[in-house]
Amino acid sequence: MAAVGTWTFSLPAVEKMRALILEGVNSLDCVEKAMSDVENNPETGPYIVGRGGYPNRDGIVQCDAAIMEGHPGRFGAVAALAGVGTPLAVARKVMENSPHSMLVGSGALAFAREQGFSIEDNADMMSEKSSNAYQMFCEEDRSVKAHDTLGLIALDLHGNITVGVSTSGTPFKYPGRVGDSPLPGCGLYADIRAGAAAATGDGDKILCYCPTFHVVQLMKQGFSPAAACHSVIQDIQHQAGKNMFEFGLIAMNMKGEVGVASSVPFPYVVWSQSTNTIHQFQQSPYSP
Ligand code: SD4
Repeated sequence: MAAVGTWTFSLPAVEKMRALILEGVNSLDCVEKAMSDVENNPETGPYIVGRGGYPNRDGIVQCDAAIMEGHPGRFGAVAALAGVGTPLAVARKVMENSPHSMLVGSGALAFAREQGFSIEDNADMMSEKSSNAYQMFCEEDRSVKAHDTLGLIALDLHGNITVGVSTSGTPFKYPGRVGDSPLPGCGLYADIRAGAAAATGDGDKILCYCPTFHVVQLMKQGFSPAAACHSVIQDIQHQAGKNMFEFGLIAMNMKGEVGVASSVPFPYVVWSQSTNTIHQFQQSPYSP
């Protein structure tokens, strides 16, 4: 049993996953509950997640989120969804209560309403900080350089693994822009025969490389999570060369072993049942 999250702001989410996993809760519920708390908290919005996240260039907060279980066909996603404080929960409903795997924009919004989510005014999705930043963007064309995504992986007591990701995407993006996060194989991937992986960073670039699918395939071939992550970032760096972008990768195999790689200093948080401690680590940037 184990749990891992991207960036230091995942600490409360990893703590929550630990508590739920030890209660015997399945990994799907663990990831959804832990994610919802962070998504809905305006304080963590500046990390490019959920409520309080930076809006698009029209001033609207539009979120991408996805969830994937290790069992085949268990995937759901939403993209460019406005007005919902817990987009990952909507992604789960797409997986469980619709014949589809991904819904976007106004379609995702209508589905969320149909599923009983309360749709909020955009003003309620904004925080003072995100409103001020948007003001600066409008008046001085001053953008915010940030590419965080909350990625969480949980391996439960029953041997099931789930990965989830959630983000409000690039600050002041074009309306309708979709990043790597909700795309299977790009922002996240899981296969019960091998493990799961999640990505964070510049999604407009990340989605060109399908890195999480690649990591999971390498783990299936017997690579450790660390070796798989290393190999994938090496391959991407080789292709991108001097145009390398901000990119972080977390992975976990079915033994609960964790691997990480990144192109920037990348903090992450891990709980493992074997030591029963939660640790924050900092991954150094990959250098070719
Ligand atoms: C995305 N990887 O949408 C996510 C998060 C991000 O700037 O911050 N982008 O690209």
